[in-house]
Amino acid sequence: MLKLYGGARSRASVVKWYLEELGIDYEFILLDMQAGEHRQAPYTDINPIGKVPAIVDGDFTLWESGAILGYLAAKYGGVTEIEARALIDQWIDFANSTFGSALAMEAVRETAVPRLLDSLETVLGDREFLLGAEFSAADVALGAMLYYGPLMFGLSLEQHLNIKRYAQNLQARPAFQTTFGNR
Ligand SMILES: N[C@@H](CCC(=O)N[C@@H](CS)C(=O)NCC(=O)O)C(=O)O
Repeated sequence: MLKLYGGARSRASVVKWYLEELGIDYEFILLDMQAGEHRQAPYTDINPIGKVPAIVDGDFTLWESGAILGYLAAKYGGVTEIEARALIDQWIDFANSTFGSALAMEAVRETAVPRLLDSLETVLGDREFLLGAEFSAADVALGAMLYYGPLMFGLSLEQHLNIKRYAQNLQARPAFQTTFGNR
């Protein structure tokens, strides 16, 4: 069975959400991050960088939540075309790197985040999901950031109603509720 390693309130929830969406059986291995289990063997044999989440799927090991989402989409989510996979990766990178860094870096947050939100608002329009009518791993990556943003960085979506609606719809999904909702 696929193993997911994470802490109690960690980015492992992002991967959990997608595993639940895909209906994959998995075992969650809770590390005691307060005690530093993520920075010690045996976990560092899985992720030598000492961060969570990581997965072990058979004899394959992978870490970085974005890479894990892309892998799960290709292996279990029916995403077979290179172009389709690339578009998902593009939005995962946008969420985790471009948007995530803008949110986290106080020095640029006030200028960078509104610009990104303005662009995203236009891209989304009245689309249900990032890639159109179908939910994908890209929505998990961005949906997670749109959840963390208000919670951790005081992000407001009141000026961006397409994004607000999109985020609310994602957060109403049963798989989101059983993962992020139970943190
Ligand atoms: N870009 C990474 C971030 C991983 C990350 O920073 N995880 C945090 C928990 S949410 C962590 O392991 N922190 C422990 C530490 O830095 O010691 C991902 O998305 O997987």
